[in-house]
Amino acid sequence: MSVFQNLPRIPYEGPKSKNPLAFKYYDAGRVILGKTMKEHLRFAMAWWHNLSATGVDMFGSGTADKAFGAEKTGTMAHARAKVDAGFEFMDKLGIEYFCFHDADLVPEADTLEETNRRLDEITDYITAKMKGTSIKCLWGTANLFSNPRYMNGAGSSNSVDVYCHAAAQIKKALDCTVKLGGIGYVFWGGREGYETLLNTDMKFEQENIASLMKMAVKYGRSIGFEGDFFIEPKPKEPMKHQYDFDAATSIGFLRQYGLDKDFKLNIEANHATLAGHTFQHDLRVAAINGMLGSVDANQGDLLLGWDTDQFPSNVYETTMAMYEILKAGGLRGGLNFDAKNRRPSYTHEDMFEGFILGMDSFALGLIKAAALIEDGRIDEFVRDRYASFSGELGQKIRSGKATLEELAGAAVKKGSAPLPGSGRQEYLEGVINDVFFGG
Ligand code: XUL
Ligand code: CO
Repeated sequence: MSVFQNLPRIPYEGPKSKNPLAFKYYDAGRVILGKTMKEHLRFAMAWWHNLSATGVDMFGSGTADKAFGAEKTGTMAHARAKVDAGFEFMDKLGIEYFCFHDADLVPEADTLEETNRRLDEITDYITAKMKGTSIKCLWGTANLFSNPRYMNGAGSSNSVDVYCHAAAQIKKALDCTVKLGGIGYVFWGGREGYETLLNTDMKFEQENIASLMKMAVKYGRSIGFEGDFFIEPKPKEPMKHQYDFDAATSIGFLRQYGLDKDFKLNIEANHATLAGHTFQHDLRVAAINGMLGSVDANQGDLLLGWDTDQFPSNVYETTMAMYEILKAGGLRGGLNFDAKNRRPSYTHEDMFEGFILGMDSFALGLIKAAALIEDGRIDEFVRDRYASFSGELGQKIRSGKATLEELAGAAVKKGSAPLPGSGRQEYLEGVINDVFFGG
């Protein structure tokens, strides 16, 4: 008897379908700009939200039953039930990747030795499940933020014992990621930041975080991990200030400590908006620096100041995201739904409908982003906007050969600079509406 026996394999039925358990836009085999939707959109399931989170919040206990038939949660029998449920779920939705924290897979034991043994047991079980399917691991990570020992961070902790414990967890999480064939390893600096500068040596903490990352790279490469390490920027929550504030800050950090060859960024939509940026902005910053790695696909609520981790539904946003991703030549990683159902959406059917919403929203975003690129008006406008630099002087500036004296001379000769061309924002926003809704 399977957990989701009352739920079907999700078919593609097209935009006219009213069937809540069917895709309207995600048609895995449909070719867009030379690649199938499945190739463009490497969707992944987040073990923590989908298989573990029950809807607990600050004011109340869980509403969703995620026991998946196990008699008791927090046991190895439950850990295995989650694997069974997860694989059935991914299979029925046509999702080929999953992401995990060590703590999502097994309950933490009293000793590291026993926790590691449990991880060996469950990863054996997952490896066996993966056989004969096309399901793979997108990335793994270590949970270095839930246990009270991490109250002051992991790499940024003031305690050398806590720092070592974090190192041990990272080592094991890397072992598990490699064992499961993961193509990435993520560092989300959950509590790598501060509550008050009054008790914080910021330089000390950042140097320690960098050292931990360097050790992780060295160890990872030594056990044959060839994938990317990712930093996942987030400005705040749970800490008041987190060091990996946004894409630009994280890139500066990686370059400062010589980590930029091994690391890329995992950009999460809701983290970008918490930093006061659009999702598109952080994708652009990562892309133009050659650091666009993977994406945590979700959306926030702009009226709320925290990470609501909602399934993406805003097609304007998914379109602009896919526009950036297509322009960057695609993702090295994939699109992980770091997203959870709202607390009152607590049934198994809601789990399916959350993913259908997210997958359809990104499929529609892909279709519209490709249409924007094929339409060409936006690209053409941006190209023409800088046309004044195609002349002799402009080319000299672009190639770094111009001098300030020379430019000053040219300006004096000209007398006064004419106004630059209009930015035509309203026209361009109209083009987007036209591509979205025009005939
Ligand atoms: C938290 C968050 C994490 C990371 C992995 O905001 O996004 O789930 O994705 O640690
Ligand atoms: Co995330």
